[in-house]
Amino acid sequence: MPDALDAATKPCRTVTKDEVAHYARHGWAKLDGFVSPEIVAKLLEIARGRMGDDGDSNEAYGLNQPYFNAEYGAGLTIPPIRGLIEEIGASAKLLMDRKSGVGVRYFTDFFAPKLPASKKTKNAGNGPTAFHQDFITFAVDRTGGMTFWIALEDYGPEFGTMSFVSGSHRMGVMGSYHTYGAGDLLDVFPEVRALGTSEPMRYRAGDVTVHSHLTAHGAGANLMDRPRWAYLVLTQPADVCWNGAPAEAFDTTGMKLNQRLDDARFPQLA
Ligand SMILES: O=C(O)CCC(=O)C(=O)O
Repeated sequence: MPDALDAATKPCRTVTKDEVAHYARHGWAKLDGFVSPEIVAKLLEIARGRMGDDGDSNEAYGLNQPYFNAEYGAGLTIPPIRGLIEEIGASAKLLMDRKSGVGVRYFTDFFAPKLPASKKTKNAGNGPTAFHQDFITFAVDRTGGMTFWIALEDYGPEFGTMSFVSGSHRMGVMGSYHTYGAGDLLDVFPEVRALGTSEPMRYRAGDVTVHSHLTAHGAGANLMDRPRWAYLVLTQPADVCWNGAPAEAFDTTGMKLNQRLDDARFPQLA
């Protein structure tokens, strides 16, 4: 069982050996009771303050896609949340497990409420999450990146929680979700569908799933009448470089092809 959290001092616990082994084998892991209740409450307060109780009152963030509405977290500028991100970096290093000892850097963080399918929304974000990989959208040159998806309340499949394709992280790069038309990765790569999808996750507030950016994942629509609040922290290997492609997740102005992500915007965490 995971160590009990010392909520007064620790924003989150560290991944266990079993969780590291699960991640290596399946490409994702569920981290029960990972984030302290105090930090979860703070994150939810920040999210609602910026996005409204409906999760849809922020300015459009540019992508307007069905999976979720989004708002940049800027967690590095908020001391208790920076503490969480730094601890996440330590766990990401254990999960990534680069034998050369290469560390981990911050990539981005954002709030991602999936909005109720039954309501008309301003910023989209109220559909299902088509099965996809993240890797190709990040315009980076190497594997090792991962997403910590933090549930800010208790959610089951009725809220549109994620399922993962175990082992898909070993199947290579399978294109951008922008190219699948009305279908998804599982339609374009039936051999990945054949691996089988996990059950949709059931989270208590503070539970986390972490998935490799090569792992196929998707989710149903949110069938409830309120947002499914999540806070996402993304990490990359410390030696990651920009691959020169237009980047959805960061501003490449002034950057050169094959340039390492800089320490100012993407500080090394572990
Ligand atoms: O929250 C969701 O439904 C999808 C999240 C996702 O695609 C991701 O974390 O990479």
